[in-house]
Amino acid sequence: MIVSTSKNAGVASISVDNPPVNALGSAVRDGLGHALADAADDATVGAIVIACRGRTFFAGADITEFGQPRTGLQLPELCDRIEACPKPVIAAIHGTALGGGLEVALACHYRIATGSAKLGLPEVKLGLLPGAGGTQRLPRLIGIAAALKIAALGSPISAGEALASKLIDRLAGEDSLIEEAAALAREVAAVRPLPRTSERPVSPDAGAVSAFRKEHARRFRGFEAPDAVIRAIEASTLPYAEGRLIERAEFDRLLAGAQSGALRYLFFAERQAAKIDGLDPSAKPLPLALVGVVGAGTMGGGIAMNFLSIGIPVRLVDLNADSLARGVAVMRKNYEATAAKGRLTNGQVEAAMSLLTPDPALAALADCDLIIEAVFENIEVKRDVFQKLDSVAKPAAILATNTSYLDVDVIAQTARRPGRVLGLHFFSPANVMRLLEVVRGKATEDAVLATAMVIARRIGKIAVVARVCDGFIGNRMLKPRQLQAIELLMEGVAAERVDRVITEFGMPMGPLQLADLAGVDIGWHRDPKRIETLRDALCAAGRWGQKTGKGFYDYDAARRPSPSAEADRLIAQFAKERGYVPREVSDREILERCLYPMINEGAKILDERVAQRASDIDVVWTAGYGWPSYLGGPMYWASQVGLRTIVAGLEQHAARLGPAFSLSPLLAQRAAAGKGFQA
Ligand code: 3H9
Repeated sequence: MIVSTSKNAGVASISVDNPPVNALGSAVRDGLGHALADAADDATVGAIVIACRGRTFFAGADITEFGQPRTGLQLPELCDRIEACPKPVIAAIHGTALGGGLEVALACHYRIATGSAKLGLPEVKLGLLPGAGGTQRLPRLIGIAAALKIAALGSPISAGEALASKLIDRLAGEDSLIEEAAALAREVAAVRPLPRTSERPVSPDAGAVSAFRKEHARRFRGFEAPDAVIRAIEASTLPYAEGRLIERAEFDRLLAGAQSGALRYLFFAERQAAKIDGLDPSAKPLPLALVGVVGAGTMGGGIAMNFLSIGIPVRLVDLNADSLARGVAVMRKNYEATAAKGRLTNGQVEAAMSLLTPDPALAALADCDLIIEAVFENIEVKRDVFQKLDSVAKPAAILATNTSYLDVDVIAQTARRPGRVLGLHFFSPANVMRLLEVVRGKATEDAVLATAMVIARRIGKIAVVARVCDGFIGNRMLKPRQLQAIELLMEGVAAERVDRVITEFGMPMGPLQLADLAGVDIGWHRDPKRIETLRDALCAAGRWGQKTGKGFYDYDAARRPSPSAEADRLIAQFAKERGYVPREVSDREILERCLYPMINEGAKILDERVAQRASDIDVVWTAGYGWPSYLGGPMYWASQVGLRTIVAGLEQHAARLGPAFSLSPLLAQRAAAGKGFQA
């Protein structure tokens, strides 16, 4: 029974059990509709409680139903029936009341929640808006400014905050929600008129709306849903029925749009990425009580913060005492900056820092369950560190390298426990970026992989499994794009034009801005007389990127870029020496030449099984490289554009894609069959 009712002393308790998250699919909606009608008709019932079994209150509409023909009782109508019920209806909330789940609660006359519950309207993250009255009822309860934060940013609030803003009426004990909800039901059974949210007034707040738009303009760039949410919330000042019509029209428009399709695809892609095909189901994650990090640079410090922030003690080792002290100071500064923004309390900062033990000797790592190496990106340096780690670490410890492109198998060979070695590729800043590439070596044991996935989840990362290859998934695909960007410069295209085309597409920065940020000198041979590539020419002139104040651009003291006459001259001179003649290049060609080779590389990655599935590649690029999530990731985007178009573009530009370019057989085959990358 998905929906069941028990009646006791005048209270009908409707209980929903639809694992895993009590999504409001058609069976749930129909069941609720019937149970509600039955309770309303039953003269022995004075009040009704709606609660859920399992780990959570309704987590929203069933996302898998979107795009399918609508069947049964629809959620907006169910919410209206709840609110119109002549007997008080109480929502008893635990876990997460999200999206349609919160809309059901808003339609109830009273709301009671456990202290650990969270309430939110995350539809905007799926490219949608709350379509069952949420944009109209929420501002009526808590005001326009507070409603905007919840619905247009999509971040849930705690039960405590919900109580303070009068979104809920009462807090309940963690183990006594049902009893306390029933007690509240009895208490209010005879109270009339019923508090119907849709009947409450709402005051216009144009100032709050325009301030909100301004504050979040950057975050909302390119996304359609936030603006629709804001407009729907503004419409809550109209008579309720009119506002509802606007909400519904916006919901239907977004649901049919490309952005929501892409974002819903990514929702499931992110969850799918956590699953490793063929993993031995009996492989149990290993315990993790103490973590070691080697290298107190930006990366090592950021990695350590992930664990400290969730209460796991970290031993941070750097053989250079100055670097160690500097690293610890930077971590503290980062925590304090977060506290200054109000996102941590001073107590939390101190609690995290108190779990950190800096030490200049590797021997300090002897008891660690997991040791992550984040030293200089050089295979010999890493091998040396691994050999030493292997001798100090306890036999069961997992040894991880944070390399971004080196061969994890070669590093693993230096240890006597290659099965316990893997790559954990964090992205900078490691305490902020959501992506973690988990690199599976030839010998990595299933239990070690399973542990990595659990750890990733605990520290709030989205993990994607990759097999060993140069650059794994993300950096391997980045390479052909960066090469094309340089090639375009040689053909006479200005750096700022290449970057503009890519940022207009939706990426947060262009290829040359990225090169300057990462360091033009990464991997440079350091011989200023040996000039074989454009990069060599720039590096020889000290143009190493932001860190030297000049790269493809010139930078001022605040690191603001401006076009560089010197870089342009160096580029033109180098190109001339290599026989390039400047040519006219359209924006479209810039886009195709930067992006299509990435898709080609992605197809090879898929073909070689470096990535388990196309959607994993999309997760890497959206979570780690700023690919706009409303375009679903490179492989999804390419499938929407049409693989035939991609192949035709690659063939058209083949002569300029360099001698190393070859068309991926998988891409060619899928294109010929008229298919996309999705199975
Ligand atoms: C909406 O409500 C629209 C309405 O306003 C208007 C309608 C007219 N549907 O995330 P997890 C699956 S839009 C279907 O790993 P957690 C998920 O795919 C909705 N399936 O668990 C996964 O499946 P699998 C607004 C769903 O504990 C499994 O459940 N609501 C849904 O880390 C476990 O999920 C949202 O956007 C769903 N709604 O986190 C909330 N939700 O095992 C979306 C989950 O096969 N959900 N699944 O991989 C969440 O944010 C998280 O799932 C939640 C639990 C926080 C609830």
